[in-house]
Order: sequence, then structure tokens, then C-alpha cells
Amino acid sequence: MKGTEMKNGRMSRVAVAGCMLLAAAVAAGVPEASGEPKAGDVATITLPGGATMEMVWCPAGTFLMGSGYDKHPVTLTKGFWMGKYEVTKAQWKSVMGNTPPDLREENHPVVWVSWDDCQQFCRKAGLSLPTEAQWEYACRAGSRGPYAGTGNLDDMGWYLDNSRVQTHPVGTKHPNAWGIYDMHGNVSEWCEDWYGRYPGGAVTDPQGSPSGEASSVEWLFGGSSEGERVLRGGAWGSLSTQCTSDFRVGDSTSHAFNYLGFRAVRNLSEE
Ligand SMILES: [Ca+2]
Repeated sequence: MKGTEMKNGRMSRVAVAGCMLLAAAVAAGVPEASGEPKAGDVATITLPGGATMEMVWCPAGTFLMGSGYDKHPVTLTKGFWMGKYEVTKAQWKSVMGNTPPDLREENHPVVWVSWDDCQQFCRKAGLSLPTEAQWEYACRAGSRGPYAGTGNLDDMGWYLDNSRVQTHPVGTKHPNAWGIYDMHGNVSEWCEDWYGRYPGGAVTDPQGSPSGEASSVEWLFGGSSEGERVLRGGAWGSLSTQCTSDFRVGDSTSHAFNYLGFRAVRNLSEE
């Protein structure tokens, strides 16, 4: 897939010859058996404003989501393209024409973005926030332990013990098995779903709770009356236990802070 390019929301028809079938299939939203991408295949999209974004193919599949009593089988019936990296300041500036207040370099993940802000970015770019299930599936990339990739958080992410309490350029730690970076730590990532209890038992293509609850962490601070959206992966200031594949927390949709960022997905319905 290297060298394939998607422009203006569509796979480019001038992609390299070997990708022509795939390009047509994905553009039509109907992947062909022979042309379906493989886990970890990479495509590059051009964002409004000219910046590019690398996306990694996550194939349809079933995995065990959550941990302990929350663990339950989840089936995702459609593959999707997941951002290889957290959305950077440069990408935000390209799409939105501004950057939130932060002095970091442009290859750092954008921070000070609320869930509402991320919705605006995604609408403009023809992308979406991942569902919580998509996020954990892509984070695990087939792994079952608390951390993907090497299984060692120091290899995989920036968190309280190694970050020097700041963000770091994206992609500077070890990727997971599908080649996705910084799912553990660096910035905590907004997901599409309302925060709420998991449904009991096996589920297919879950879209999250029908309305938002205050997460257990937020309850400590009085919760939020407007309901909360899911945040995943922990951040540069998080404990190791807050950076696991299954750790979840919620926050109000209008809250922006210096550890809140996101990554985007492109679903086949958006091709
Ligand atoms: Ca992250």
C-alpha cells in the first residue's frame, strides 16, 4: 500500500499500478476479496490545507475488549483506516487554520482540543473519531496484555515516568503490531462514544452508551451534568495503570486541556 494516496476524501485513481484495484474497491466502499488491504497496510490522505495524514488498515475481526469483569467479546464487521499517529499541530493548523495555545513544535500531538473541537476537525477533513471499540481494537492489534507491541510501556509510550511531564513528537516510541504509534500515553485520545457502562455479553459494532455518564474518576471531582465522552490511552502525565489498552475515562465534551488530543479514522462509509 505504500505509495497509495487518497485525495479529497477518495483514493486517488492515479495510485501506483499495484493498488488500482484496491483504490477502486475502497472508493466504492465495497472491498473486493482479492483487493482487501491487510492489517498494517498504510495509505496517505491529503487533508484540507495540504498536510498529509498516514492511515493504517485495521481489518474486520473479533477481540476481547476491557478487562476483569468488564471483559467481553466485540466483533467489528468492517475494517477501517486508523490514524498511524495522534493528530499533530501541523495537521490541525492545515485543516482548521489555527493552532490551540501551545508552544510545542508542529510534529507534537495537538492538545487543548475539546471533543467538540475534534468534531469540527473531522467534519472538515471527512474523517471521524474512532468508536471506543475501534480504538481498543487498533490499540491491541491482536495483543491481550495491558500493553501492545513489546508489552513494555517504556518502549511503547510517553507517560509520567519517562515523559519529563511534556508531550513528545509523534512516532518516537515503538509501534504496535500493526504499525500504529502512541496509543499508550503521549496525549489522551477522544473517542466518539458517550462514556457509560459496557453492555453485558458479546456485542457487534458497538457504538457506546446511548447517553453520557460521569466516569468514576470524574465522580471524584463531582462529575459532569452534561455527560461525558470517552478518553483512551492515558497521557504524558498518567500513571502506567492509566495507559493500558483497556483503561477508560470520560470527560465533558467542551473540556480542553494540555493532555487532551485525538487521532482520526476513516470508515469505508466515508470513502
Ligand atoms: Ca496517545
